[in-house]
Amino acid sequence: MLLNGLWNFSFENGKTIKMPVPGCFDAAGEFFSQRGKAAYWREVVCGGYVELHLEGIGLRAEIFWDGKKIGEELTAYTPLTLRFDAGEKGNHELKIICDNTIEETPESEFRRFYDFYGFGGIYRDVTLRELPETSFSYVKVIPVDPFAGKVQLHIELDGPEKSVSMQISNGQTIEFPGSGDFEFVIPEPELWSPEEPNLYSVTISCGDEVYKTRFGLRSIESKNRKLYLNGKELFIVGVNRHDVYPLTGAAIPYEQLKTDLQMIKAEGMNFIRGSHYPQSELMLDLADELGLLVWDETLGWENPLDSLNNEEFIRRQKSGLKRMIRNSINHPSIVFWGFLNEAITDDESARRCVRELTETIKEEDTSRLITFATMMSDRDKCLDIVDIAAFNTYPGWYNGTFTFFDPNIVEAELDRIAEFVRNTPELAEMPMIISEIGAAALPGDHSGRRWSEEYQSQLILTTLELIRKDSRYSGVLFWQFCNSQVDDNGRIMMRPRGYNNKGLVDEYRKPKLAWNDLKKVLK
Ligand code: ADA
Repeated sequence: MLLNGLWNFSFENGKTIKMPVPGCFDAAGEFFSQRGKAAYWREVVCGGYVELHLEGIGLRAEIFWDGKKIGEELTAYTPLTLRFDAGEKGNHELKIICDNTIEETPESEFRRFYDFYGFGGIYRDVTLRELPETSFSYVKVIPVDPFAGKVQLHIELDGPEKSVSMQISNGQTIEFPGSGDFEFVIPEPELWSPEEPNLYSVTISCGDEVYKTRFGLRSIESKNRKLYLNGKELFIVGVNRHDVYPLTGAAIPYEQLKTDLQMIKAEGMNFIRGSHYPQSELMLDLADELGLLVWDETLGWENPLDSLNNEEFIRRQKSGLKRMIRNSINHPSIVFWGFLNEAITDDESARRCVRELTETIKEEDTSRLITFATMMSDRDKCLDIVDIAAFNTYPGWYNGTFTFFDPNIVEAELDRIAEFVRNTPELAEMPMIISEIGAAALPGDHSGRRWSEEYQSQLILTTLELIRKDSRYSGVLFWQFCNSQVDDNGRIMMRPRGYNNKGLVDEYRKPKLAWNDLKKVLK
């Protein structure tokens, strides 16, 4: 049962009104930019053992069933699955109390200083299903050797039933004895790639339980300082993308999401970094279908050392990683798992957190590469722990007293980072990318100075040219696809109109000069 629709709603125990789910109550209208506790509730007709799935809420939530607390979510944008006894078949009340106040503690995963707005509400789909006697609690389909069509299947069953049967869209039917790890082979395999995003769908049944998923045959590897997709060297050109739209906040309408991904594909790009939180199933489905590679990461932004050394912060990050991976593991579009954007990783004490998060990913999945985006450049102390050295840097934007674009500033910075990697033995064999670079542009400013569309376009095109020329780099992800709303924190004086204006398109997706110029180069 898809439980989206109009729910009862009350903000801070005020009057009861109707509010759309998915939606962000503070993105527009009566509660615009307000912080507090918002109760959402509705009737659900069901009974017995059920599974409730919340794909993403903000910023935190408590979940109640017939007035009794059945769970809580401490991390925004992160999928949560709860299994519980719903009672007798009939009317029941599901209530979700979302809290968008900002927790300013070391364990908090959403702080006021973040450079994006912390919305309140139920951002993504809510579903509930009555579970048969035996149900699948986890199904993982991972290509092991795509060229040979070899696939690994991992099944976890909840219940007494044992035998499982699987139908594949190519006509194959295979039987399995129940929970466990198995392998099967797809004859005449058709690989998944950005150029040819071939997908297989599978229907897996066990008694009355039917589960459908899709998978793709592709491999991602790092060796000899390079990235390889399906055995061919991969050069990344893409964008960082915030999942946000004016008026709806983090609950982006499906049609808009689809338009975003189609625009990115049509631009000639091959990659999206889902900055800075787990991506929705809808986004990943579209990426699978359109042929876009994805970096999926947990929620975080410049988390300080007192967070990185805090047990509860680490526990929440691990829980977020596990839930993100288990929710999205079958999407071939995901090639990197990540965590901790721009954390304070220039200190030895950050290594434990980075190592533990890396281990957590490996426990769940060894078929993708692991990375995090650092702003510490040659001071970073944790890069050797992961698979890809990914650098965020803003030459020609922050700092300096220049007025017009100077390509030498960008060139010097890209050379400096590449030199650092070359000269650091622990990093020398790793692939490296620029995971963020960019400049803000205010639409309509054609002065050619910083903040103009021309300046942004020159910076983006120059960066691409330099990265393409330097064989040490495996690609670049521009900051960012579209302008994104920020909070009223100390940084707002650098964020005209309350937006991070480094979008290559504006917040309504109207292309700036850089978007159009880049398209000509990428085609
Ligand atoms: C950082 C950060 C982004 C954004 C960007 C900027 O690199 O990761 O979220 O804040 O800087 O615009 O300064």
